[in-house]
Amino acid sequence: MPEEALIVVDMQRDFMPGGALPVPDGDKIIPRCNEYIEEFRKRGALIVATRDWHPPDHISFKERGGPWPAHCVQNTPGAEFVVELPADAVIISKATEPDKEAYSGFEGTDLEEILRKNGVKRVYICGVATEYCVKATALDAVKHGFETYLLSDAVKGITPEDEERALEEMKSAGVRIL
Ligand code: VGL
Ligand code: ZN
Repeated sequence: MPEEALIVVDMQRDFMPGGALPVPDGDKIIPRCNEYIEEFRKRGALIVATRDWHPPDHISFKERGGPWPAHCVQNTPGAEFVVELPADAVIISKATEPDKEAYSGFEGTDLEEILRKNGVKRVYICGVATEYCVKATALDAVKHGFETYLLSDAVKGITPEDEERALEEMKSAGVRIL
């Protein structure tokens, strides 16, 4: 049993510069994420990649009064991963229901069950955006009792102020910032 999992959060084309909802410099962490994927794979960790996977009429889109431009629509190029994942990586699709927002990779998915089934005790998290899906996923991981580490050189936020605040919030909740 692996005991450890790497959770790569939402490293998708639409969150990169040039995409529909870009995280500034989001592409700068791609190489670091790829290195972590390789390193964790070598040490036998379970590799998990979450993806934002919205139906075309998702409630979080501006057209429906939500905060965001349409992004990461299921089966479109914008929803594709920009990191290199091993063939046996576990893909977790989230925010797939038209009327429900879900920032956390645990929300409305099988992630917790999959981690438990694999004997995972510790999770390491990287990806985007620090103050949205990364934060929500890390806080939920703590809540579910996993020892939770944030790989801070492989996350990126939308604004530096919000990212800083998110890091503090995660730290207070018991996330260990590496
Ligand atoms: C995200 C905004 C909207 C994220 C997803 O992955 O952090 N942010 N949908
Ligand atoms: Zn989204």
